[in-house]
Amino acid sequence: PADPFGFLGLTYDDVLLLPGYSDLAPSDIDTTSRLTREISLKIPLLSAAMDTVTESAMAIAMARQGGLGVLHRNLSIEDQAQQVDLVKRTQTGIITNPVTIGPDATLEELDTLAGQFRISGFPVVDLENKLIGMVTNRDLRFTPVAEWATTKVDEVMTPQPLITGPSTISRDDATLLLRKHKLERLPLIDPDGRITGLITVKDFVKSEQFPDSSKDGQGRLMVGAAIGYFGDSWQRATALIEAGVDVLVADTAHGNVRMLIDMVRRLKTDPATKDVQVIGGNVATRQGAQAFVDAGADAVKVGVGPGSICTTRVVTGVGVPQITAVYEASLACKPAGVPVIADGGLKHSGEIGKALVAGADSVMLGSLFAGCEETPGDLVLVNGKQFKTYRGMGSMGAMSSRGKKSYSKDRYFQAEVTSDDKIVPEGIEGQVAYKGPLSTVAHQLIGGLHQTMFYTGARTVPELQANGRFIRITSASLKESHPHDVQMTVESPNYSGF
Ligand code: RVP
Repeated sequence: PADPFGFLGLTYDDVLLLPGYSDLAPSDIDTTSRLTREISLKIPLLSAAMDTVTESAMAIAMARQGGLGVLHRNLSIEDQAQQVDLVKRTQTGIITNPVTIGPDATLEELDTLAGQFRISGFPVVDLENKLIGMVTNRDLRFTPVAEWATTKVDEVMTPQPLITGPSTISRDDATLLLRKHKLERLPLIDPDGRITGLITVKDFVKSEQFPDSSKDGQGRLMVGAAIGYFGDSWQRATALIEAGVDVLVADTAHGNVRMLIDMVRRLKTDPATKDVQVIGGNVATRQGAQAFVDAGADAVKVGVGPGSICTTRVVTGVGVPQITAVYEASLACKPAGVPVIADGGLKHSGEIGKALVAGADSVMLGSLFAGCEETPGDLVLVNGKQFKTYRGMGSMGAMSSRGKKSYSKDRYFQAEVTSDDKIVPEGIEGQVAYKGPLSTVAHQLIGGLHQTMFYTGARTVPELQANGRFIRITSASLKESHPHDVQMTVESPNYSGF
């Protein structure tokens, strides 16, 4: 090329959005956006597939808010599939595939099952799956723990005749039955008496509380899960699909590699897998995005090096500033109707709108979510302040055998490195301030996006994307943007000072 240094790359702090004429009431604003070719979300936020960010509790919380959690893959295939299962069985009304127990199971087994699935009541079924009773945690209470190993479920369960509903029951009819008989749970059965579903009062109430939640065609919460291309990745993909995953995220730190692109193509052509939505990533150039579009990806994830815990750019010297990367990828994706996900590097809510205007349709967040109550890991107390650990998936901690086996080293091309002292990390381990439940964190982030839309006069995300305009700024302007020349005395819920 004539200019060996190419063009200038820009990132979030290099730009601002221009204000635009606005004639909107807050209720006019709609943040719905496309996640993949076939899925839209009410809020365009994803929680990162990282072992300090997204396991089932976070995925459930994300889907309830209207976003999506992507389960990390630094765990065995069985464990990751079980997490998908946990999300799919959670709430929003009818549990279509309830966990059941046999009459000959012991109370000890019942207790273990209750702990494993975090549920307290089970339909008791015979070998033909016919409902013969209901058993709940309450039934355990009247048997001394010492006798749990020898007492059978059918000795303590409430046997038939039970109040049941037909498989096809409507929400209103179910509510009437629950109310009339003061039931906690209503089992649903087919004409042969086989269990087909379960309704719990708790879930019914919750599904009313979360009107924006991301649901599949059967009313279950949606969930994503990460896979790679190395080793047993295909088995992982099929096990996740079997468990009901809605979105597979096939990604590595550098997604522009033949085997990963082939994986996406295979997933989208094999009859066993082609119906699941597949996101390919991560790329940071137009050509990288085009390769996934050509392979049939349902969305393309963008980000090489912007992550808060990421050292890829300093370790390898490779990366593209995120605003430019998103824009470049969108040049390949937009004409094909393939949504773009901006992954990593967001520090404040204002960057969500910037990412959308640059060409993204949703954003993936790590550090902004890592402090939530629902993320894995305990609270750490430092000098009287509460923190949660947050580490890169390319950090020593996530890739070494320290603690437990690492299943995701291949994300950083280190699958074959067996000895810890040979690992070349591309991430760090750290901590972020504890922020409380995701609902309050998401409220601030989406509240910020609402304001972006108000300031720019955009009613919808497509309007924001079409009409949003950037202005490039200098480091003096960035200084002006942040609080300056005062000593901050009180932290805001959406601004911490760094
Ligand atoms: P951030 O939101 O800035 O904390 O970035 C999160 C993103 O960083 C993840 O979604 C992932 O793409 C990337 N990541 C995760 N681990 C590492 C690493 O160790 N380098 N990077």
